[in-house]
Amino acid sequence: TSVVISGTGLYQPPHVITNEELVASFNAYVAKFNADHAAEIEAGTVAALSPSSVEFIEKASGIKQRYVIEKEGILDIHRMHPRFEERGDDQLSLMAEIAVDAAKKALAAAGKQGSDVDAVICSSANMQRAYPAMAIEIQQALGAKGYGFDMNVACSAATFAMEQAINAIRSGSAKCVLMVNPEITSAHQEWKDRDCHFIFGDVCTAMILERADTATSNDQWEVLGSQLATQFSNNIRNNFGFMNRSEDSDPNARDKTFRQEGRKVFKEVVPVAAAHIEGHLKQLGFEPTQVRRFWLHQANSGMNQFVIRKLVGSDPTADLAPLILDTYANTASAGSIIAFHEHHGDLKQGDLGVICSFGAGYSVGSVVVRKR
Ligand code: CO8
Repeated sequence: TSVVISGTGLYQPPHVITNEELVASFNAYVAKFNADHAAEIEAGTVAALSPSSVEFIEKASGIKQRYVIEKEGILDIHRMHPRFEERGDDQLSLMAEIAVDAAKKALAAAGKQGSDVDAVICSSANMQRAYPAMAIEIQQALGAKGYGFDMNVACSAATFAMEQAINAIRSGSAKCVLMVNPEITSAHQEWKDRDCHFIFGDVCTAMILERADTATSNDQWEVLGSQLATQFSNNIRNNFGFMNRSEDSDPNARDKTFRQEGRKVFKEVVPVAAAHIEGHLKQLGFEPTQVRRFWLHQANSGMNQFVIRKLVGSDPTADLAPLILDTYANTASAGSIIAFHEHHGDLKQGDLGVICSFGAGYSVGSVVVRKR
Protein backbone atom coordinates (compact mmCIF):
# COMPACT_ATOMS: atom_id res chain seq x y z
CA THR A 1 0.00 0.00 0.00
CA SER A 2 1.37 3.38 -1.00
CA VAL A 3 1.13 6.00 1.78
CA VAL A 4 1.07 9.76 1.27
CA ILE A 5 1.26 12.88 3.40
CA SER A 6 -1.78 14.80 2.15
CA GLY A 7 -1.90 17.80 4.48
CA THR A 8 -0.22 19.58 7.37
CA GLY A 9 -1.39 22.19 9.86
CA LEU A 10 0.23 24.52 12.36
CA TYR A 11 -1.03 26.11 15.56
CA GLN A 12 1.00 29.21 16.37
CA PRO A 13 0.64 30.57 19.92
CA PRO A 14 -0.51 34.18 20.36
CA HIS A 15 2.56 35.57 22.17
CA VAL A 16 6.16 36.19 21.14
CA ILE A 17 9.09 36.56 23.54
CA THR A 18 12.11 38.15 21.87
CA ASN A 19 15.63 37.42 23.10
CA GLU A 20 15.80 41.01 24.37
CA GLU A 21 12.67 40.60 26.52
CA LEU A 22 13.79 37.19 27.75
CA VAL A 23 17.28 38.34 28.72
CA ALA A 24 15.97 41.52 30.42
CA SER A 25 13.66 39.43 32.63
CA PHE A 26 16.30 36.74 33.29
CA ASN A 27 18.95 39.29 34.22
CA ALA A 28 16.52 41.06 36.58
CA TYR A 29 15.91 37.65 38.22
CA VAL A 30 19.69 37.10 38.53
CA ALA A 31 20.24 40.56 40.06
CA LYS A 32 17.48 39.94 42.61
CA PHE A 33 18.74 36.44 43.43
CA ASN A 34 22.30 37.69 43.96
CA ALA A 35 21.11 40.62 46.10
CA ASP A 36 18.81 38.37 48.17
CA HIS A 37 21.66 35.90 48.74
CA ALA A 38 24.48 38.42 49.09
CA ALA A 39 25.58 37.15 52.52
CA GLU A 40 25.63 33.46 51.49
CA ILE A 41 27.41 34.32 48.24
CA GLU A 42 29.98 36.29 50.26
CA ALA A 43 30.38 33.33 52.64
CA GLY A 44 30.77 30.94 49.71
CA THR A 45 27.76 28.77 50.61
CA VAL A 46 25.65 29.84 47.60
CA ALA A 47 26.97 30.33 44.07
CA ALA A 48 26.20 33.67 42.46
CA LEU A 49 24.14 33.46 39.25
CA SER A 50 25.58 34.81 35.99
CA PRO A 51 23.62 36.98 33.59
CA SER A 52 22.48 35.86 30.14
CA SER A 53 23.11 37.71 26.88
CA VAL A 54 21.29 38.20 23.59
CA GLU A 55 24.56 37.95 21.66
CA PHE A 56 25.41 34.58 23.24
CA ILE A 57 21.99 33.16 22.49
CA GLU A 58 22.00 34.16 18.83
CA LYS A 59 25.58 33.07 18.25
CA ALA A 60 25.32 29.75 20.12
CA SER A 61 21.88 28.69 18.85
CA GLY A 62 20.52 30.84 16.00
CA ILE A 63 17.35 31.47 18.04
CA LYS A 64 15.96 35.03 17.90
CA GLN A 65 12.53 34.64 19.50
CA ARG A 66 9.99 32.02 20.57
CA TYR A 67 6.19 31.72 20.58
CA VAL A 68 4.49 30.94 23.87
CA ILE A 69 0.90 30.28 24.91
CA GLU A 70 1.25 32.42 28.07
CA LYS A 71 3.88 35.12 28.44
CA GLU A 72 3.40 37.11 31.67
CA GLY A 73 4.16 34.22 34.04
CA ILE A 74 7.37 33.39 32.17
CA LEU A 75 8.69 36.95 32.31
CA ASP A 76 7.55 37.54 35.92
CA ILE A 77 10.83 37.25 37.86
CA HIS A 78 8.94 36.01 40.93
CA ARG A 79 7.53 33.08 38.91
CA MET A 80 9.44 32.26 35.70
CA HIS A 81 7.07 29.72 34.20
CA PRO A 82 3.76 30.13 32.38
CA ARG A 83 0.52 30.65 34.27
CA PHE A 84 -2.21 28.26 33.11
CA GLU A 85 -5.64 27.90 34.61
CA GLU A 86 -6.62 24.42 35.67
CA ARG A 87 -9.58 23.24 33.58
CA GLY A 88 -12.48 21.07 34.65
CA ASP A 89 -12.66 17.43 33.54
CA ASP A 90 -15.56 18.30 31.25
CA GLN A 91 -13.62 21.05 29.43
CA LEU A 92 -11.34 20.47 26.45
CA SER A 93 -7.80 20.33 27.85
CA LEU A 94 -5.18 22.82 26.64
CA MET A 95 -3.10 20.23 24.81
CA ALA A 96 -6.18 18.91 23.04
CA GLU A 97 -7.27 22.46 22.20
CA ILE A 98 -4.09 23.36 20.34
CA ALA A 99 -4.01 19.90 18.76
CA VAL A 100 -7.55 20.33 17.43
CA ASP A 101 -6.62 23.73 15.98
CA ALA A 102 -3.61 22.33 14.09
CA ALA A 103 -5.56 19.18 13.13
CA LYS A 104 -8.41 21.16 11.56
CA LYS A 105 -5.91 23.04 9.40
CA ALA A 106 -4.24 19.78 8.34
CA LEU A 107 -7.64 18.24 7.54
CA ALA A 108 -8.59 21.28 5.44
CA ALA A 109 -5.28 21.08 3.56
CA ALA A 110 -5.89 17.37 2.89
CA GLY A 111 -9.53 17.96 1.87
CA LYS A 112 -10.76 15.66 4.66
CA GLN A 113 -13.32 15.77 7.47
CA GLY A 114 -12.74 14.65 11.04
CA SER A 115 -14.95 11.63 10.31
CA ASP A 116 -12.52 10.50 7.56
CA VAL A 117 -9.81 9.93 10.18
CA ASP A 118 -9.69 6.44 11.67
CA ALA A 119 -6.60 6.73 13.88
CA VAL A 120 -5.21 9.61 15.94
CA ILE A 121 -1.64 9.56 17.24
CA CYS A 122 -0.81 12.32 19.69
CA SER A 123 2.95 12.36 19.97
CA SER A 124 4.97 14.89 21.89
CA ALA A 125 7.77 15.40 24.43
CA ASN A 126 5.36 15.59 27.39
CA MET A 127 1.70 14.77 28.00
CA GLN A 128 -0.53 16.98 30.10
CA ARG A 129 -1.84 14.04 32.11
CA ALA A 130 -1.48 10.31 32.47
CA TYR A 131 -4.91 9.29 31.12
CA PRO A 132 -7.28 9.22 29.35
CA ALA A 133 -4.98 9.55 26.33
CA MET A 134 -4.86 13.03 24.80
CA ALA A 135 -5.36 11.37 21.42
CA ILE A 136 -8.75 10.00 22.45
CA GLU A 137 -9.92 13.45 23.61
CA ILE A 138 -8.73 14.88 20.26
CA GLN A 139 -10.44 12.01 18.40
CA GLN A 140 -13.75 12.86 20.08
CA ALA A 141 -13.39 16.63 19.53
CA LEU A 142 -12.85 16.06 15.79
CA GLY A 143 -15.52 13.38 15.38
CA ALA A 144 -12.87 10.94 14.20
CA LYS A 145 -13.42 7.17 14.11
CA GLY A 146 -11.24 4.18 14.94
CA TYR A 147 -8.72 4.55 17.73
CA GLY A 148 -6.22 6.95 19.25
CA PHE A 149 -3.13 6.68 21.41
CA ASP A 150 -0.37 8.86 22.86
CA MET A 151 3.35 8.36 22.50
CA ASN A 152 6.49 10.20 23.51
CA VAL A 153 9.98 10.02 22.06
CA ALA A 154 10.91 13.61 23.07
CA CYS A 155 12.42 15.47 20.08
CA SER A 156 11.76 12.52 17.78
CA ALA A 157 8.13 12.06 18.80
CA ALA A 158 6.82 13.25 15.40
CA THR A 159 8.99 11.16 13.08
CA PHE A 160 8.50 8.07 15.28
CA ALA A 161 4.74 8.70 15.16
CA MET A 162 4.89 9.06 11.37
CA GLU A 163 6.35 5.55 11.16
CA GLN A 164 3.52 4.22 13.38
CA ALA A 165 1.01 5.96 11.09
CA ILE A 166 2.68 4.59 7.95
CA ASN A 167 2.72 1.06 9.39
CA ALA A 168 -0.92 1.33 10.50
CA ILE A 169 -1.94 2.28 6.96
CA ARG A 170 0.25 -0.39 5.33
CA SER A 171 -1.06 -3.11 7.65
CA GLY A 172 -4.69 -2.08 7.07
CA SER A 173 -5.38 -1.10 10.69
CA ALA A 174 -6.18 2.43 9.50
CA LYS A 175 -6.77 4.24 6.22
CA CYS A 176 -6.33 7.84 7.27
CA VAL A 177 -4.22 8.85 10.27
CA LEU A 178 -3.99 12.17 12.07
CA MET A 179 -0.53 12.61 13.61
CA VAL A 180 -0.43 15.58 15.95
CA ASN A 181 2.34 17.16 18.10
CA PRO A 182 1.15 19.62 20.74
CA GLU A 183 4.39 20.90 22.30
CA ILE A 184 3.83 23.03 25.40
CA THR A 185 7.56 23.16 26.09
CA SER A 186 7.21 26.36 28.14
CA ALA A 187 5.75 24.32 31.01
CA HIS A 188 8.68 21.88 31.26
CA GLN A 189 11.49 24.22 30.22
CA GLU A 190 13.76 25.62 32.95
CA TRP A 191 13.45 29.40 32.53
CA LYS A 192 15.70 30.04 35.57
CA ASP A 193 18.77 28.33 34.06
CA ARG A 194 20.83 30.50 31.70
CA ASP A 195 22.27 27.44 29.93
CA CYS A 196 18.85 26.56 28.55
CA HIS A 197 16.37 29.38 29.28
CA PHE A 198 16.40 30.51 25.64
CA ILE A 199 16.01 27.14 23.95
CA PHE A 200 12.30 26.29 23.67
CA GLY A 201 9.02 27.57 22.28
CA ASP A 202 5.40 26.36 22.17
CA VAL A 203 3.63 25.20 19.02
CA CYS A 204 1.50 22.38 17.63
CA THR A 205 1.92 20.61 14.30
CA ALA A 206 -0.46 18.16 12.65
CA MET A 207 -0.19 15.89 9.63
CA ILE A 208 -2.62 13.73 7.69
CA LEU A 209 -1.19 10.47 6.36
CA GLU A 210 -3.40 8.26 4.23
CA ARG A 211 -3.58 5.60 1.54
CA ALA A 212 -2.52 7.08 -1.79
CA ASP A 213 -5.68 5.72 -3.43
CA THR A 214 -7.96 7.77 -1.15
CA ALA A 215 -5.96 11.02 -1.29
CA THR A 216 -7.56 13.92 -3.16
CA SER A 217 -5.29 16.77 -2.02
CA ASN A 218 -3.38 18.58 -4.78
CA ASP A 219 -0.31 18.60 -2.53
CA GLN A 220 0.77 15.01 -1.88
CA TRP A 221 4.03 13.50 -0.72
CA GLU A 222 4.63 9.81 -1.25
CA VAL A 223 6.40 8.13 1.65
CA LEU A 224 9.34 6.13 0.27
CA GLY A 225 10.49 4.90 3.67
CA SER A 226 11.00 5.63 7.33
CA GLN A 227 13.79 4.60 9.64
CA LEU A 228 14.15 4.95 13.40
CA ALA A 229 17.09 4.52 15.77
CA THR A 230 17.75 5.06 19.48
CA GLN A 231 20.80 4.97 21.70
CA PHE A 232 20.52 5.61 25.46
CA SER A 233 21.98 8.83 26.83
CA ASN A 234 21.48 10.82 30.04
CA ASN A 235 22.69 14.03 28.42
CA ILE A 236 19.13 15.32 27.93
CA ARG A 237 16.91 14.39 30.83
CA ASN A 238 13.79 15.33 32.81
CA ASN A 239 12.96 13.28 35.93
CA PHE A 240 9.42 14.60 36.37
CA GLY A 241 6.99 11.72 36.70
CA PHE A 242 4.37 9.86 38.67
CA MET A 243 6.97 8.25 40.98
CA ASN A 244 8.08 11.65 42.33
CA ARG A 245 5.39 11.72 45.04
CA SER A 246 6.23 8.25 46.31
CA GLU A 247 9.94 9.01 46.24
CA ASP A 248 9.21 12.04 48.46
CA SER A 249 11.35 14.13 46.14
CA ASP A 250 11.06 17.92 45.81
CA PRO A 251 8.67 18.70 42.93
CA ASN A 252 10.60 21.95 42.29
CA ALA A 253 14.06 20.33 42.26
CA ARG A 254 16.18 21.15 39.21
CA ASP A 255 15.96 17.62 37.84
CA LYS A 256 12.14 17.89 37.45
CA THR A 257 12.40 20.14 34.38
CA PHE A 258 14.48 20.01 31.18
CA ARG A 259 18.25 19.86 31.58
CA GLN A 260 21.03 18.91 29.23
CA GLU A 261 24.74 18.81 28.54
CA GLY A 262 24.34 20.91 25.40
CA ARG A 263 27.92 20.67 24.20
CA LYS A 264 28.00 16.87 24.52
CA VAL A 265 24.63 16.55 22.79
CA PHE A 266 25.86 18.71 19.93
CA LYS A 267 29.03 16.63 19.46
CA GLU A 268 27.45 13.23 19.86
CA VAL A 269 24.24 13.69 17.89
CA VAL A 270 25.60 15.36 14.72
CA PRO A 271 27.57 12.32 13.44
CA VAL A 272 24.76 9.92 14.43
CA ALA A 273 22.14 11.97 12.58
CA ALA A 274 24.25 12.42 9.44
CA ALA A 275 25.15 8.70 9.28
CA HIS A 276 21.51 7.76 9.89
CA ILE A 277 20.24 9.89 7.01
CA GLU A 278 22.99 8.70 4.68
CA GLY A 279 22.33 5.05 5.53
CA HIS A 280 18.59 5.42 5.09
CA LEU A 281 18.98 7.11 1.69
CA LYS A 282 21.47 4.45 0.56
CA GLN A 283 19.05 1.70 1.51
CA LEU A 284 16.46 3.36 -0.74
CA GLY A 285 19.01 3.71 -3.57
CA PHE A 286 19.71 7.43 -3.23
CA GLU A 287 22.72 9.65 -2.57
CA PRO A 288 22.38 12.69 -0.24
CA THR A 289 23.17 14.97 -3.20
CA GLN A 290 19.97 13.78 -4.92
CA VAL A 291 17.86 15.22 -2.10
CA ARG A 292 16.15 18.47 -3.02
CA ARG A 293 15.36 19.48 0.57
CA PHE A 294 16.17 18.43 4.15
CA TRP A 295 13.61 19.36 6.82
CA LEU A 296 15.81 18.84 9.85
CA HIS A 297 15.18 18.93 13.59
CA GLN A 298 15.37 22.53 14.77
CA ALA A 299 17.53 22.67 17.90
CA ASN A 300 20.60 24.58 16.83
CA SER A 301 21.56 26.20 13.52
CA GLY A 302 25.20 25.13 13.86
CA MET A 303 24.13 21.53 14.37
CA ASN A 304 22.13 21.53 11.13
CA GLN A 305 25.08 23.10 9.31
CA PHE A 306 27.34 20.26 10.45
CA VAL A 307 24.80 17.59 9.48
CA ILE A 308 24.40 19.03 5.96
CA ARG A 309 28.14 19.51 5.51
CA LYS A 310 28.71 15.86 6.42
CA LEU A 311 25.99 14.79 3.98
CA VAL A 312 26.65 16.90 0.89
CA GLY A 313 30.13 18.33 1.52
CA SER A 314 29.13 21.99 1.42
CA ASP A 315 27.43 24.56 3.62
CA PRO A 316 23.64 24.39 3.63
CA THR A 317 21.57 27.05 1.95
CA ALA A 318 18.12 28.06 3.19
CA ASP A 319 16.88 26.33 0.04
CA LEU A 320 18.49 22.97 0.87
CA ALA A 321 17.86 22.93 4.65
CA PRO A 322 15.49 25.69 5.74
CA LEU A 323 15.71 26.95 9.32
CA ILE A 324 12.64 27.92 11.30
CA LEU A 325 14.29 27.99 14.71
CA ASP A 326 15.14 31.67 14.47
CA THR A 327 11.41 32.46 14.82
CA TYR A 328 10.05 29.38 16.66
CA ALA A 329 13.11 28.30 18.72
CA ASN A 330 13.35 24.58 19.49
CA THR A 331 9.82 23.17 19.53
CA ALA A 332 10.89 19.63 20.46
CA SER A 333 9.24 17.11 18.09
CA ALA A 334 7.43 19.75 16.02
CA GLY A 335 10.53 21.45 14.57
CA SER A 336 11.12 19.34 11.46
CA ILE A 337 7.35 19.27 10.79
CA ILE A 338 7.15 23.10 10.96
CA ALA A 339 10.07 23.24 8.51
CA PHE A 340 8.19 20.86 6.17
CA HIS A 341 4.89 22.72 6.62
CA GLU A 342 6.39 26.13 5.81
CA HIS A 343 8.91 25.14 3.17
CA HIS A 344 7.61 22.61 0.66
CA GLY A 345 5.29 24.60 -1.61
CA ASP A 346 8.00 25.46 -4.15
CA LEU A 347 9.07 21.86 -4.80
CA LYS A 348 8.16 20.05 -8.03
CA GLN A 349 6.79 16.63 -8.89
CA GLY A 350 9.48 14.00 -8.36
CA ASP A 351 11.51 16.12 -5.94
CA LEU A 352 13.00 14.14 -3.07
CA GLY A 353 12.96 15.30 0.56
CA VAL A 354 13.97 14.04 4.00
CA ILE A 355 12.20 14.88 7.25
CA CYS A 356 14.60 14.10 10.10
CA SER A 357 14.52 14.56 13.86
CA PHE A 358 17.24 14.02 16.44
CA GLY A 359 17.57 14.65 20.14
CA ALA A 360 16.78 13.29 23.59
CA GLY A 361 16.96 9.53 24.00
CA TYR A 362 19.14 9.80 21.95
CA SER A 363 16.69 9.28 19.14
CA VAL A 364 16.83 9.78 15.37
CA GLY A 365 13.97 9.34 12.93
CA SER A 366 14.00 9.94 9.19
CA VAL A 367 11.20 9.84 6.65
CA VAL A 368 12.06 10.03 2.94
CA VAL A 369 9.32 11.53 0.77
CA ARG A 370 8.80 12.36 -2.91
CA LYS A 371 6.48 15.02 -4.33
CA ARG A 372 3.67 13.38 -6.29
N1 CO8 B 1 24.31 33.78 28.20
C1 CO8 B 1 25.63 33.98 28.30
N2 CO8 B 1 26.52 32.98 28.49
C2 CO8 B 1 26.04 31.74 28.59
C3 CO8 B 1 24.67 31.45 28.52
C4 CO8 B 1 23.79 32.52 28.32
N3 CO8 B 1 22.46 32.35 28.24
N4 CO8 B 1 24.50 30.13 28.66
C5 CO8 B 1 25.71 29.60 28.81
N5 CO8 B 1 26.65 30.56 28.79
C6 CO8 B 1 28.10 30.39 28.95
C7 CO8 B 1 28.44 29.08 29.59
O1 CO8 B 1 28.38 29.17 30.99
C8 CO8 B 1 29.84 28.83 29.09
O2 CO8 B 1 30.73 29.60 29.86
P1 CO8 B 1 32.20 29.01 30.19
O3 CO8 B 1 32.86 28.80 28.86
O4 CO8 B 1 32.78 30.08 31.03
O5 CO8 B 1 31.94 27.72 30.91
C9 CO8 B 1 29.83 29.43 27.69
O6 CO8 B 1 28.73 30.34 27.67
C10 CO8 B 1 29.62 28.38 26.63
O7 CO8 B 1 28.52 27.52 27.00
P2 CO8 B 1 28.16 26.19 26.26
O8 CO8 B 1 29.38 25.39 26.03
O9 CO8 B 1 27.02 25.55 26.97
O10 CO8 B 1 27.64 26.82 24.89
P3 CO8 B 1 27.38 26.11 23.52
O11 CO8 B 1 28.12 26.82 22.49
O12 CO8 B 1 27.54 24.64 23.60
O13 CO8 B 1 25.83 26.44 23.29
C11 CO8 B 1 23.73 25.26 23.33
C12 CO8 B 1 24.85 25.92 24.15
C13 CO8 B 1 23.05 26.33 22.49
C14 CO8 B 1 22.74 24.62 24.27
C15 CO8 B 1 24.34 24.21 22.38
O14 CO8 B 1 25.22 23.39 23.08
C16 CO8 B 1 23.30 23.35 21.71
O15 CO8 B 1 22.39 23.82 21.07
N6 CO8 B 1 23.49 22.03 21.79
C17 CO8 B 1 22.59 21.08 21.16
C18 CO8 B 1 21.50 20.85 22.08
C19 CO8 B 1 20.41 20.03 21.49
O16 CO8 B 1 20.25 19.83 20.33
N7 CO8 B 1 19.63 19.55 22.38
C20 CO8 B 1 18.52 18.81 22.01
C21 CO8 B 1 17.44 19.52 22.61
S1 CO8 B 1 16.36 18.43 23.32
C22 CO8 B 1 15.00 18.47 22.36
O17 CO8 B 1 15.06 18.97 21.27
C23 CO8 B 1 13.71 17.92 22.93
C24 CO8 B 1 13.80 17.57 24.38
C25 CO8 B 1 12.47 17.55 25.01
C26 CO8 B 1 11.81 18.91 25.03
C27 CO8 B 1 11.87 19.59 26.35
C28 CO8 B 1 11.08 20.88 26.33
C29 CO8 B 1 11.21 21.74 27.57
